[in-house]
Amino acid sequence: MSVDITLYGYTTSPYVRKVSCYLYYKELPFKFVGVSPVEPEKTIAFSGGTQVPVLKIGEEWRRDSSKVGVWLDELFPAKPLLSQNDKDRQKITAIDDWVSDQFIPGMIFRSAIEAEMNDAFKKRAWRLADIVSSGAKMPDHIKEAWPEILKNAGFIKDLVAHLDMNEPFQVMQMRLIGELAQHLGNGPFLGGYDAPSMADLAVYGQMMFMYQVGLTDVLPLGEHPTLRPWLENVSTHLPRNPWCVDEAFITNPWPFD
Ligand SMILES: N[C@@H](CCC(=O)N[C@@H](CS)C(=O)NCC(=O)O)C(=O)O
Repeated sequence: MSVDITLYGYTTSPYVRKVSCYLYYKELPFKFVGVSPVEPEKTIAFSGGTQVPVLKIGEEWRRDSSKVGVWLDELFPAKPLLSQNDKDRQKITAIDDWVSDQFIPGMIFRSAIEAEMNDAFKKRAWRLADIVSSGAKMPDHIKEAWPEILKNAGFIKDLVAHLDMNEPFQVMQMRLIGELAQHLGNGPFLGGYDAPSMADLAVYGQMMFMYQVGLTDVLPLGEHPTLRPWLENVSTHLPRNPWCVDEAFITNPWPFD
């Protein structure tokens, strides 16, 4: 089946990265259309909302990264993101839900809320603004204000609202990494499967992006005895830059050479 596939979003969104990894993993050619978070209606008015990612295939579209994964498997069953078998499907879905509801908010969005408004935070925020703007140009005054915008974004507050903020941030991060290692078990992929699923790609998209575009100096999980080899394993199923950003943004060396 040859049909136009378009991913709408900004690649600084963890959920958009999930979907770009799904598409690359399944080797489905697609076009990326950058969405401006301040003027989403310019590109995704057809969806009737402001949330990304939105994936359009032919004339149909879906929102929500996990639902998009299910839809992709229905249309393009090769290299499944989920299993055909009910029990395995439930297990993969449960891990993917944990990634979307716990791991991503806890590891990524909570850092925007907790971080001090210092030079390091501002530098990271401005880098994120540059990446967003490379996909859908934002005015300079908006880019300049990105640190404050991130700190006050209602959708980020909503994404962390269900987390237990009484658990200190670092304790939460260590717990989430421990839970990820438990999901991996003896591997080679999450849940103990022989091939990557949507759950693996969902986490990979977070750790690798942050490092590759220079938001962190070292690869998160890069010292972990089982999670580092797992990241390397997942990387062999994807191109080195599945992030829908120009190569110029990839500033850190490939970590697995
Ligand atoms: N559950 C959704 C979450 C998507 C989401 O929260 N997207 C954020 C960007 S990270 C967004 O579009 N926020 C702006 C808005 O909702 O208007 C998914 O998995 O796709």
